[in-house]
Amino acid sequence: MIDGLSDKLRGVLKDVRGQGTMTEKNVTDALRQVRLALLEADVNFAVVKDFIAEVKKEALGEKVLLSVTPGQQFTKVVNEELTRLLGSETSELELKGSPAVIMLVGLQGSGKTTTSAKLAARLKSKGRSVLLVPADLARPAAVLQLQRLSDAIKVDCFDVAERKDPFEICKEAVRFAGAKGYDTVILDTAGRLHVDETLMGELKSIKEAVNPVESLFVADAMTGQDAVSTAKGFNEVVGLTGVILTKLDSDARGGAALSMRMTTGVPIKFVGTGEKMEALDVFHPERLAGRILGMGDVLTLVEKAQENIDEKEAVKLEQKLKKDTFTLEDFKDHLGKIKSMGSIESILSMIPGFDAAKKTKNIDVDETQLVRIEAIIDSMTPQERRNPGVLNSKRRIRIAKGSGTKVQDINKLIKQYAQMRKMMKRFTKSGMSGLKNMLSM
Ligand SMILES: Nc1nc2c(ncn2[C@@H]2O[C@H](COP(=O)(O)OP(=O)(O)OP(=O)(O)O)[C@@H](O)[C@H]2O)c(=O)[nH]1
Ligand SMILES: [Mg+2]
Repeated sequence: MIDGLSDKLRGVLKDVRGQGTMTEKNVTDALRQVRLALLEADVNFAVVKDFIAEVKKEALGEKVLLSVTPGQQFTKVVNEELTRLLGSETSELELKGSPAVIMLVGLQGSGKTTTSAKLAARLKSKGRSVLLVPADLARPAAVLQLQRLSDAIKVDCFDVAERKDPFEICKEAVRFAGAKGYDTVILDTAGRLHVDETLMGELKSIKEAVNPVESLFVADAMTGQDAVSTAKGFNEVVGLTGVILTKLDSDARGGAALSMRMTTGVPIKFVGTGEKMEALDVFHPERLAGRILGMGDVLTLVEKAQENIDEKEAVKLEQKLKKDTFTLEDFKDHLGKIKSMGSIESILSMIPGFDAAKKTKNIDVDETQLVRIEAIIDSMTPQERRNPGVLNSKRRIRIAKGSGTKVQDINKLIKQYAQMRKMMKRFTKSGMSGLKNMLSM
């Protein structure tokens, strides 16, 4: 996502940093390019204007022009202003009330149903008891879709039975949740192709009846500026407390993400980055700014790792590494955990410099490789997994046959495993600085 914008801005900043001194003229030149890049990314015109004015004011001050490292200072200013544009601070979800009611609204196909379930899974993992409510009766399959998702994530879904009216359903569901001890209710409302009066009326009356603590607008980031104007429309009538931007994994240009906060005044709370239930991230303005400017997003990466690898397992892993008993079985297990963090590519792109390296070095991320690795390890005997040293060529041929791969694949895997062991050993020895080394490799 927002690759185009990121490429361009990084290019401009690199040029600026390459210049020893800075003058009013090269600041103006650089800003002209920044402005173009933002407009091309479909960022709202007024937002761009304000942004450029702020950066210019800062950049032409003494701190930048007279500093020893004007290029770095300029980058810092752009980063700070970009962060401000995105909302400065992380906006937490409000969960007051018993039950706390969260209402999701938005246009058709924006991702409301998927996001309702993702949010439910997330809150469940934080120990909350969630009731999902299908308040979309406009489309026959809508209720079924939410039921399926709630089955998959093992969250209860309100039984709408014979009820025909979304307003009644929501009221009834919140009452039911209160009586049954659920602490959170998520309402998945119906979407429309356009903002229309019937829908707005329906949403308004639901809101008044159940008094949600959060009314979140679900916006498809792909629709850029349109998403922003629709959000404004919803905000005026329904009143929003936040925005969830979906499909940031797609080739969205970034216009929605960068204009939403300033034009609507409503914070972005989460971003959707895929179709899977785990693909919902808390929105951190400073981290997205860092990613756009090629500074990477190591914090999100570390958090994802923490969510997927629990403390006990981490300790066990560390002991294994220390005692040098980290086997191929563990290796497979470990890869499985990494896989559950998202696609390999999405994980790697959080590492500073990866996106740039990918382009210049033509790195091709092969997601099927993990499947192959699993197949290979599955075809080994327990002894081989514990001690790959015994893998002579005869055994390698047998494993290749068994796993439908080539002997080269086996050789490669053994090499990778050895490398990983070495790398991890270094990490357990040196702690944080080891992690840095790993990430910079
Ligand atoms: N790639 C990607 N796809 C998403 C994301 N969020 C939702 N989708 C997909 O977008 C499509 C529409 O999602 P829904 O959740 O059904 O959207 P909705 O807003 O409930 O749609 P209606 O109920 O018809 O108004 C589905 O195919 C989802 O899998 C996301 O963050 N990334
Ligand atoms: Mg839906």
